[in-house]
Amino acid sequence: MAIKLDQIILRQLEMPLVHFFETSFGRTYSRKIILVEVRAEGLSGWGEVTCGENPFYNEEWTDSAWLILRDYVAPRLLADRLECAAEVGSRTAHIRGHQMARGGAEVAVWDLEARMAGEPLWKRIGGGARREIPCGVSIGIQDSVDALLQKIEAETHAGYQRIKIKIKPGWDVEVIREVRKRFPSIKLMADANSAYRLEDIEHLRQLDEFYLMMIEQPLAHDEIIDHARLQAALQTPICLDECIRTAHHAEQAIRMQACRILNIKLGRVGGFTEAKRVHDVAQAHGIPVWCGGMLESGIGRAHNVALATLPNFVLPGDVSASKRYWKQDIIEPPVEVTSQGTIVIRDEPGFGYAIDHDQLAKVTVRTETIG
Ligand code: OSB
Ligand code: MG
Repeated sequence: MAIKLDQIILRQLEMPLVHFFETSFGRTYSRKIILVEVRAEGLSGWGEVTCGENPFYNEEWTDSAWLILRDYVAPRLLADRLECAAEVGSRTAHIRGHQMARGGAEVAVWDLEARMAGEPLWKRIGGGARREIPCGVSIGIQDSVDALLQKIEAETHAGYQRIKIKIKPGWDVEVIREVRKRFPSIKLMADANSAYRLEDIEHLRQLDEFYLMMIEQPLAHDEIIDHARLQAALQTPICLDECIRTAHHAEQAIRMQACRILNIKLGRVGGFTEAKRVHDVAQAHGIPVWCGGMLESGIGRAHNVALATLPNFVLPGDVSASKRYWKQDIIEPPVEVTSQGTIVIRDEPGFGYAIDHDQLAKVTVRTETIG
């Protein structure tokens, strides 16, 4: 479906989190989120840039993404008509890296294309393998083990199907031991966000005792080979997150047996087209995937829900209810989770929720229109 974009509008939001979120690379109290609105034929498509406030998860951050979008992505997308949303990737492929900035625009064009076709986004991307997606939660590093146990209690009580906890040196083996003592049968996993090195192999082997579903990204953000060596030494499956930015990386990691599971994040791989390719590579090799999260507003969250309807998203992901993050989300209704720990997909065109424009205006701190 040919698309001639008229305008691209960038907005930066400031949204305080209900509870701080701490990973091995730092603590976040408030999110600086960029939204990309793309306009054509009187319709708007919306996308979210999922980078952090600092270049600590990967090299991108809010200010870098703003400049990449304003000076490199938007001019290229406005210059000529696009044959389809899937063409955004090749149109911006001259930009090295910066998948999250490029991905924010890519998913916006997919949303627009779905609206132009009058279809839900999940259908447009070829999803719809399930009507409800299975949900887990990601629980950050807490000030005390007691605080962590209380959070796990509340989330399992709410119905979430699996619990992920963040770990780092000094907050790992003994913490997980306490969690397992109290919750011997929950589906449990740990995410290290690259906090360890191959020299920590003996330390990490202690985690095998706790029958975790997986350990996510223990080693460096750009190190597939060391993960293969670690995986050979562990019983616990490794799941890669940071390392996988393209389908080619997925192919390499799987062939090297660096992981047995993949986390797919839309932003990290640059949008739906590459996310589907990663999904397909994993599926062809019998590697299950799940949808990761980046503390998204409702818009990014709704895109994640659409992605998680592709057939190989068989494991519970990190996509959970809006209220775990925001006092008030920018979509209506907010993303809600059933008592079975699922999100029911919606059949409205595009990402399926309405934008709460009053709330959006309240949290917008910067706007720029290109074209
Ligand atoms: O590694 O999955 C991660 C949040 C920020 C940066 C990296 C990660 C995360 C999460 C949160 O785990 C997932 C979510 O609840 O959105
Ligand atoms: Mg992760």
